[in-house]
Amino acid sequence: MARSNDEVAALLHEYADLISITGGDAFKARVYEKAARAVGGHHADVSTLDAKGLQQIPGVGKSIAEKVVEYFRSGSVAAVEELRAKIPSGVRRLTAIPTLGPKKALTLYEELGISSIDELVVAIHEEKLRDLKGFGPRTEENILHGIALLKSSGDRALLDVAMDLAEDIVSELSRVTGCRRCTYAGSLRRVRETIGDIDVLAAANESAPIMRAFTELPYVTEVIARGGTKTSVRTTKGLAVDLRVVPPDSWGAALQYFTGSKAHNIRTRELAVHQGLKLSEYGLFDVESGERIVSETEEAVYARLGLPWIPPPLREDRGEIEAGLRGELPDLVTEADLRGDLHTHTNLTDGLAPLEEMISTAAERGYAYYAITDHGPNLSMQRMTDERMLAQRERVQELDGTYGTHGRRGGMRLLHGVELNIDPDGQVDWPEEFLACFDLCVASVHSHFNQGRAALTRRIVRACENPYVNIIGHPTTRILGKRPAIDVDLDAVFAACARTGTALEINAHPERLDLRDEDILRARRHGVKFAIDSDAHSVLDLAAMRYGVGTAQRGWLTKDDVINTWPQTRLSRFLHKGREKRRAAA
Ligand code: DGT
Ligand code: CA
Ligand code: CA
Ligand code: ZN
Repeated sequence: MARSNDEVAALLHEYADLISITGGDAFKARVYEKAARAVGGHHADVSTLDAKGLQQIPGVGKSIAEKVVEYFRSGSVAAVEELRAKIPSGVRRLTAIPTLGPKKALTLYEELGISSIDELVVAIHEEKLRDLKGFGPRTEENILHGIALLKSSGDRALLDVAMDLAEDIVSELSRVTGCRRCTYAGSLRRVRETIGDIDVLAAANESAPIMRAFTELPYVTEVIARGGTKTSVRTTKGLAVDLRVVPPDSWGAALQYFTGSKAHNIRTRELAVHQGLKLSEYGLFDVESGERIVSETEEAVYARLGLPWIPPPLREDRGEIEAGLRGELPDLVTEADLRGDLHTHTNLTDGLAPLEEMISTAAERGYAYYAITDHGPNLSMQRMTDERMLAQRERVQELDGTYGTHGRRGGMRLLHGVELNIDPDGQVDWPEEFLACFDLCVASVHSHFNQGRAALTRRIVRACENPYVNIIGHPTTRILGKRPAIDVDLDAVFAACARTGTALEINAHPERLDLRDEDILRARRHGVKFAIDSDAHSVLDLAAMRYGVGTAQRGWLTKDDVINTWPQTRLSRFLHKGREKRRAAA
């Protein structure tokens, strides 16, 4: 995409922010916001267009087009400069904090003269915000949470953005003559939830042709460093990429080294030292003789250290070295193990695709079963009614088994489910008689995120105790870089899940990845079962499963821990949640 489009998009975006911050017309701000997105996604370079051409872009009117022309003619826009002059840039920086809107940012500036995140933190600790209108102890807490979130996400990219880019780079470089091997390493190979930079590794006797091809990729905007073994670039998406080219016989050692993590590598180097060896990106060497012992494959390097090959998602020094030495690494769940998807939407609620399209795409993925779980009526913007739900069920029953799935006998089985809304008290959309007729119920929190820890914990535990709730969807409701996880006693939730036979979702959407790896590790110790779900709202979303599987692997999960790897008979038993038993006992 043309750089000038990004520049103009950023400028319009800033203008919209400035309008909001200065208390301007909210409608006007939205218009500029919309135009910014349209320009950012426009297929042609906007610097080549005149005012008339610009107005062909949806959402770009006469006044916006004139500003764009002015920008390319003079390098700046008077209207933007005027508002910039009114507001220190620190106030804009404040609005980057998730949970802090422009209105509050302006109040902070006008009332307390706060114009940077650091000043804001000080003011919160001095309890200066409490006296402001619209602020309270809860707001302070939320702001601090937002700041922590902002700092932790920093400039890190979402997994799917990094993966798409990395796969394209690997396929381009693999085509260069002399390139023997090429793959991505680093945090991406370990499937961390966000990616700082992409690390690509190639094996070749001569590095120059690969380095050249790399810097000439169309989306490379800047070469940060160029050398014989390492070249670093920045791309249009703002993401940095490191490329290392190593001799083919160092491949295994280099891949091990650049996959990391740093913590894992420290442990493998220690193991080497204890055996009189030295481990580097070039190989495993005998310290005394200096002789290289192994380097060609990762397996050989690990074997010489007394370890089995360790799957990259485990390489975080979270016990994988000890488990490996004991020969007790988990047999991790893989994408091929998945037999179905248990949380998906259609255009009956907020999905984009009709039922039939979702089902046929799911069948192409080779699933044995597939659940449709549109939203219940309590999320009122979804306009669900009993009649609509029952009509969908009828259609689902007609289509059940009619989509053949390759590699499996018989057609794909359809489950008719629902995504219920867990209300502030822990109640869900329908009475039990109605819920009893679904094949499965996912239940999730969609609002009232700030109830406080005790209330939120009670709320989710109560949902688990509902005999018809099978899966808690996106359990912490976080959106990476945008919304923090709710403050809930996860151990109490995990215990409730294990006790009631309720699965926790590992939502595979790259913005969610919820539960996250560390929480999965903890939940597993409680004996909780999991469902890896796409929560697809379009046919493309169905493919996000790979990120859910990677996250599950980082949580050390095996096939047995994940209910949607099970044969349908075992899954059905689980979905029944021992209801009769509990009824009889009651
Ligand atoms: P990121 O980029 O922040 O998402 O995380 P990583 O793990 O990809 O980190 P990065 O890109 O700095 O380095 C990639 C791998 O290379 C890292 O996981 C381990 C290895 N590595 C890089 N620098 C060092 C170092 O100074 N010491 C050691 N032991 N390993 C390093
Ligand atoms: Ca990296
Ligand atoms: Ca790197
Ligand atoms: Zn959903």
